[in-house]
Amino acid sequence: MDLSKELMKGNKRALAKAITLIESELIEHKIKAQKLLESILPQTGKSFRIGITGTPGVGKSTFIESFGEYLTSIGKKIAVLAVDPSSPVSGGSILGDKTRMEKLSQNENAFIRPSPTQGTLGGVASRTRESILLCEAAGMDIIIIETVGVGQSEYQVADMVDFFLMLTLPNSGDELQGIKKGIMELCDGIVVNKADGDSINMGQVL
Ligand SMILES: Nc1nc2c(ncn2[C@@H]2O[C@H](COP(=O)(O)OP(=O)(O)O)[C@@H](O)[C@H]2O)c(=O)[nH]1
Ligand SMILES: [Mg+2]
Repeated sequence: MDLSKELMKGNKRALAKAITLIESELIEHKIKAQKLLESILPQTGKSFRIGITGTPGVGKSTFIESFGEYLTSIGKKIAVLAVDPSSPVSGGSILGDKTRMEKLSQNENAFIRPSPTQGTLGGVASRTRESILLCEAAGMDIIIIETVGVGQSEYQVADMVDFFLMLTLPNSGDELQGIKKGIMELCDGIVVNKADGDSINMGQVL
């Protein structure tokens, strides 16, 4: 198939293939990927990009799944990309299982791409930037990028998006005032998540 043509028609399979191509380390693939990016470039830059950060378990994936269902219900086409620096020790994913977003992934107007889990963070970030362009060329209206508070990933993602959102927990006042201060300065918005159950009155810490 003509990858560039199919991609620009909004074919999700072509989009997935194109992202795999740009993630490849093979020289032959890198050349093809460069050509593909050049051909789609005029079709890029039209989406609204949202970055979502927060410590593991805060509920990012769950939030994205509900928000994504809402966005598609009002006629938007969405893509979800994950930037997961992975644990250099275990090689395991920090963003966790829910990155799969099972319900949303069955939605015709949603495209979900789990993260590239290999390579240096700089490499992951540049591939994310290129993946965003590919999603835009495929006609995605809103692109959501999930990341986690490790190393430089938040700064890099904040730099790529139109709106940077942090999810936090109702009882994490210390965290907000302390270690996350630098990150807070990057944020356009903060959502106090899980303000339910026993935490219902703890939201007042803010
Ligand atoms: N009580 C409560 N639990 C939630 C909420 N959102 C997510 N969770 C749960 O928190 C856990 C971590 O959620 P997940 O979306 O994987 O977090 P992530 O690591 O930030 O992506 C899961 O067991 C979710 O079911 C919420 O609004 N309220
Ligand atoms: Mg997650």
